[in-house]
Amino acid sequence: MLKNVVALTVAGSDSGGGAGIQADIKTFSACGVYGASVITAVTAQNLEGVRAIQAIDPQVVDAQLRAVLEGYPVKAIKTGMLFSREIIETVAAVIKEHRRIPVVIDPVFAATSGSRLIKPRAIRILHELLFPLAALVTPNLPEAEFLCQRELRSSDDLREAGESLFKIYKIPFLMKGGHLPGRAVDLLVDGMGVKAYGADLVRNVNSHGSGCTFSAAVAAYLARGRSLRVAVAEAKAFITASLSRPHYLRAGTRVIDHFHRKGGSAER
Ligand code: PXL
Repeated sequence: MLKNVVALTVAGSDSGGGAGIQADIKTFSACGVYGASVITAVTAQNLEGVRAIQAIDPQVVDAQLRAVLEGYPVKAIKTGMLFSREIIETVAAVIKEHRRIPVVIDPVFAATSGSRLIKPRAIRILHELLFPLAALVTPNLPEAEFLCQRELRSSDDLREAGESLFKIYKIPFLMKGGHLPGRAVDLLVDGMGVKAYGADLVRNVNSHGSGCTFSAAVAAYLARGRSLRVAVAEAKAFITASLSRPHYLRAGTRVIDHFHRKGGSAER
């Protein structure tokens, strides 16, 4: 672990441990960086769904952010579930004071189970206040459809959507194609053009937390000084391996294993 390389996640807690803050911290550790966390909301959930959400007071979010940024050598930030307009405003204001730290934004709208993780009216604030501060935004297919307000049915659609989002916001977008039929091909659209990152789709694994894990891995590799293109390639390899060497939770349920590199779960 590179102890002086700290990555920070600003996200919600997932009591199930597979997504949110818990996924991010495990991913940071597995990718060799020291993980710090700012909690924006506490969710009560398991793989079936979200039962309750308690947002953290924005003043306490502000205090957590300042405590971490003033006390630790943070080299990259990742944001996940931000939940409310007030929390987004708080996070944007503090991050703005640290413009040299790259920020990966996972525009979390809903859990895989379908539950909303952001208030509908807060989404616009996320675009307006946080996107301009991003080194990368990582929408999945439903999030990309929402961002460009049209249905996306193919990899070509995803590329066009990425190009139009890049034109609007002038920041790199990683358009994740895991919800499209066929191989899981993600497209990085930045000022240098479009770069594809492909992997075979992994079946029979519950994908809960895969988006969180991917964006946290990108942040970890950026913290370690990789270029954006290399960080995305290494993060893609990490999430693919987390899915293809899963953790056996119980009969019939496999979940992603953030520690697949250390041997993972005993039963294989
Ligand atoms: O993957 C999106 C996500 C983000 N944050 C929290 C979550 C989830 C998905 O369940 O629980 C806290």
